[in-house]
Amino acid sequence: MSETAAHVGSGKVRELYALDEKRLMLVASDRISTFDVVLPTEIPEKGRVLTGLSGFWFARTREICANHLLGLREDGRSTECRRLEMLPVECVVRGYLAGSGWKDYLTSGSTSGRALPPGLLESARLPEPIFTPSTKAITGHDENIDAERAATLVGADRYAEVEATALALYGLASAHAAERGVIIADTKFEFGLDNEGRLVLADEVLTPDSSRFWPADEYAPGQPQPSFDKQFVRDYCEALGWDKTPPGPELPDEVVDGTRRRYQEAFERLTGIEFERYAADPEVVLE
Ligand code: PZK
Repeated sequence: MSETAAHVGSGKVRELYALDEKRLMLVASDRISTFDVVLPTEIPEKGRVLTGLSGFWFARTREICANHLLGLREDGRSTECRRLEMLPVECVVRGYLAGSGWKDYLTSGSTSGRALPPGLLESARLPEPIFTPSTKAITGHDENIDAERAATLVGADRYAEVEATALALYGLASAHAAERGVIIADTKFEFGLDNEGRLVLADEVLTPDSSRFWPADEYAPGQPQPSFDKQFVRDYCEALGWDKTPPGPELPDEVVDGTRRRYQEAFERLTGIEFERYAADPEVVLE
C-alpha cells in the first residue's frame, strides 16, 4: 500500500483508501463474517479469492456496463478504482428465494413490493430473476424497498437503467456459473456515476460475500441450501451453540483449511483459472 493513502472507509471485512482525488484502493482482508459477526480467525487467501473473482467478472461484463476497475495490485487483494458518486441504492437481483426474499415472501407473498406466485418453496428457483432494490437502514442492515421508493432515490430513468443493467449482469453471470456447477442464488451490485453522469459498476462484484453461491449438485428446494463457501463455518458455529452475538468463536484449523479450500474451489470453478496462477500474477483474470 502507498504510504500516503488516507483511510476513507471500512466494511466488515474490507478497507477503502484514497490514492488521490480520482482514485481509490479497495483492500479485501482475510476476515470472514458469519451470522453478521466478524470472527476472530482469518481464512488465508480469502481476500485474494474475492478480489480475483471481482476482477474476473469486471473483465467479462464490460460490454454490459462500464466499471470502476483501474487495476489489480501485485498482492492480489487490492484493487485500484475510479472514484465515483455512489448511488444510494443496493441493486439486488434474485434468481432463487432465499434470505430476506424468502422471509418477505412468507409474510406477504411478495418481496420488495413484487407479487410472486403462490406455493413457492424455500430456495425455489423464481420463474424469472427479479430486481429487489434495498437501501442501507440506520441499523447498518439492508432494508428491501419497492421500485417506487428506489426510483425516488435515484430518479425514474436511472432506476430503469440500473434495473435493466443489474438483470443483464445477473443473467450473464448465472448462466456462466451454472455451466460450472454453481448456482448464484442472488447477488448485490453497487453502481456509481462518473463525471459525465454515466452509470459505472463499482464495489466488489459476484463474489461469495456479495452473493449466495450454492453447489448445484446439492440443490434441493424446500429448505435452506448449503453455502458454497461458508457452510463449514456455519455448521461449526451451530454445533457450538454460539448465540450469534459478538464476539464470535475462534475457528479450529480443520474448519479454516476446509473453508479456504472451498473459497479457492469457487474461484477455480468460476474462472477456470488455477488459484496459484492468480497468486503469481493477478492480471491473469483480466485476459
Ligand atoms: C465506495 N464503498 C463501500 C465501504 C469498503 C467499501 N468507486 C467508488 N467510488 C466512490 N466510492 C466508493 C467506490 C467503490 N467501490 C464504496 N463506499 C464508497 C465500501 C467501506 C469499505 F471497502
